[in-house]
Amino acid sequence: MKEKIKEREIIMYKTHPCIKKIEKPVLTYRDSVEGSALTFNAGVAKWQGKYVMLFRNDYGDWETQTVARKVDVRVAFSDDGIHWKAEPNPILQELLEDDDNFWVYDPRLTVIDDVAYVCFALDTKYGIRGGIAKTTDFKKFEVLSLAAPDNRNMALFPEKVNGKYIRLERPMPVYGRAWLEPGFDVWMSQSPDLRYWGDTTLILSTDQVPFADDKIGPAAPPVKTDEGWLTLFHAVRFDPTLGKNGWEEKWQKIYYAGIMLLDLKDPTKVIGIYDEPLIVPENHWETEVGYRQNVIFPGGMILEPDGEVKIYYGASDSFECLATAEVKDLIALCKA
Ligand code: M1P
Repeated sequence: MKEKIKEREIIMYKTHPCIKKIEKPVLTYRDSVEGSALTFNAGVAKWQGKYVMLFRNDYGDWETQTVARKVDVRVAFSDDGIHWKAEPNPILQELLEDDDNFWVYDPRLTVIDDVAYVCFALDTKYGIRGGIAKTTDFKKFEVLSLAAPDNRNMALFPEKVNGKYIRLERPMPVYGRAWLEPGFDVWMSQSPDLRYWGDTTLILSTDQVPFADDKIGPAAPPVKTDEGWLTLFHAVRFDPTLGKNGWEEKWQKIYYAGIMLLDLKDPTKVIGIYDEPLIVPENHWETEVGYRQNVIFPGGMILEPDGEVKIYYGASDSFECLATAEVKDLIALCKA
């Protein structure tokens, strides 16, 4: 099957014209702590009249292109969603008091009734666990749930639906699907209290996404619109023509942002999906520099009162970038 994937035509997609990318990253290692090399894959939300970002910080050295295998999650605040100031201390460090846990990363942020919920990935001795923690001050966090390995890329809906909390998630079945690529799909689970999760349902599989042949994963927490839950995902294509494409010897994957609409009353139903990538790696920050080039990893989406949608995405596993679009255009794409 690997051979079959390699034989597939590599289509040169373009970012949809309704998307306007802000020219430069909104956050780089220079905005973080000393010793930072990469700042990316952020979750972003509005909270108490400000924008708040939780971002992944990988230590190393940008100049010599080295990573230190030391990672943490940090907080930044902004008045306009564009200019950010990072706080001095990392968060969620209490998770690392357990020696079985190595590091926490890739946060997604959801605010419900002024309480902020962070979905995160936790690498442990026993595999990768997806977790949810809550905070009211971005200093102290209470961990509410940790899934069994391997599962990550969780994103929590901004309100209960039919009386239940809902999350998207991406289990990684390496035994059951090892022989059957493409693999790794987007699932949904429900909970009465954010601790106990069940009623798990498949939402979107990799083979339903024409521009993915490796895996897909949930992205930012969905945004509620009159037409449905506007939902981003990331989609990964294997490109054998790529070689050294970043700091590692070889990096042969391309990550796109995709977009779909889930039914308002029954979000297990995909009611529309755009059949091409919404955001494609194209500019300098996305394709020419950085640890793993050609990666678009959208972890934050905000719907402004005037209909503008802000999409925050990690670029090249190195920077945090921002693109905007009109909500009506994004809905139209999903429904076309
Ligand atoms: O290096 C690209 C991405 O690889 C992983 O993504 P996924 O969860 O889809 O496998 C993650 O390690 C992510 O942080 C990273 O950006």
